[in-house]
Amino acid sequence: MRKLYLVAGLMALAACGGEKKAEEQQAAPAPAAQQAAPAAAPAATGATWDVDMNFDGKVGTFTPAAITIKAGDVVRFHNKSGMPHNVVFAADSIPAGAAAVLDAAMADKVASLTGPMLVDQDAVYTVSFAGAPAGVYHYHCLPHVAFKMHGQITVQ
Ligand SMILES: [Cu+2]
Repeated sequence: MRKLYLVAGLMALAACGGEKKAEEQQAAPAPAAQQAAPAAAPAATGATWDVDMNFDGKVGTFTPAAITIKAGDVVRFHNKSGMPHNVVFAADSIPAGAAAVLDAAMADKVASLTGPMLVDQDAVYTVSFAGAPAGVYHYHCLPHVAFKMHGQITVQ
């Protein structure tokens, strides 16, 4: 009888020691706070125009060099050859009030009215003319300004 109690006691101890401790709950990381969207430029509502950018070693070209669009249209500049190219609007050769509109519409600017350098073949740089005042917008490519690489967009 005594042995039986002893065994029962050992079993009770074993059961007690074998109890698993409750796993510590790890604090789950708080979900990332939603970032507030940056103030958006007016939405483009019109047509899309395509302009190719080329440089043959002698002359840089935006093709077509001159286009006439409507406010709300979008212009896509395509990196075709002789890159890098970029799109720079001449601050003194755009309509009054246009600088603020373009600065809001141009992504990844390196300076006011100055688009990023496009180095990849077929890279596309898109500029929305939503809310753009009517008038003539002169622009050029900074690396090739000495190679006559300039263009003109007339907003009706
Ligand atoms: Cu260029």
